[in-house]
Amino acid sequence: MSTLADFPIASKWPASHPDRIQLYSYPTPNGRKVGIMLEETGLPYEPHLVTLKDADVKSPEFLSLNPNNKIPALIDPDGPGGEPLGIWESGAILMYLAEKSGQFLGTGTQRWETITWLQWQMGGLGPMFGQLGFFVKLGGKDIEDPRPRERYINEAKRLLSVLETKLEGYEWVAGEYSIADMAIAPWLGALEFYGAKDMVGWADYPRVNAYFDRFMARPAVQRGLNVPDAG
Ligand SMILES: N[C@@H](CCC(=O)N[C@@H](CS)C(=O)NCC(=O)O)C(=O)O
Repeated sequence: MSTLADFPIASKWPASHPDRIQLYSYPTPNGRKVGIMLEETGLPYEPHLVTLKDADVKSPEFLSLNPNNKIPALIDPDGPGGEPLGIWESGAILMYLAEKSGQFLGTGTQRWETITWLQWQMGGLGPMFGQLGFFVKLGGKDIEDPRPRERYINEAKRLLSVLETKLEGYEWVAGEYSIADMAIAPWLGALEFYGAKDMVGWADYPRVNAYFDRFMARPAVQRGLNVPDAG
């Protein structure tokens, strides 16, 4: 039987409340998904700030939990069968917390609709918006060749159109408010940080605009956005 103390990450980021879910994260779109989910469910948790610097995400302690050197990652000391569970990849974490809490995943058809849109975010919206950010705001912004920038602007527009169409008659992407919304909406918020809203024609997607505002108006979302507190 293992305990939290058996996880090397707990020596670099010690737990004050070892009985609570331990979150290792930073408030980026991928990190925020999990902070928001923890706030929405009310599950007790302890956040640890892991920066994106190599000294944190590439430290042996962090890699021992997530060999992919990316936040978010989490340990539930009370995982399946009462054993501690280490888990990473934000989509997997959202599904785990949804199953554990019995919230925001649904059952039957609703469950699969939620998983479908969650995977759409994980495989499409997140990676494509991330590349867009790289080429318009971050390391790739000075590259003269316009093709990478155009490629990701066009792909972002395409994805926003898909979401705009889906939201016709829907308040939330899978019908009920779900982990799919908690995955998608933080990435919509990244467009502001990238200074890319005009580039992708944000105003041309009124249902997406209203959806994002609806999401941001939730008190748990507001609390979860800065988890862990990065100051
Ligand atoms: N597919 C992963 C992506 C996570 C991810 O890209 N995390 C970024 C911050 S948003 C990160 O930790 N980057 C640090 C690095 O790549 O060194 C997930 O959804 O959890």
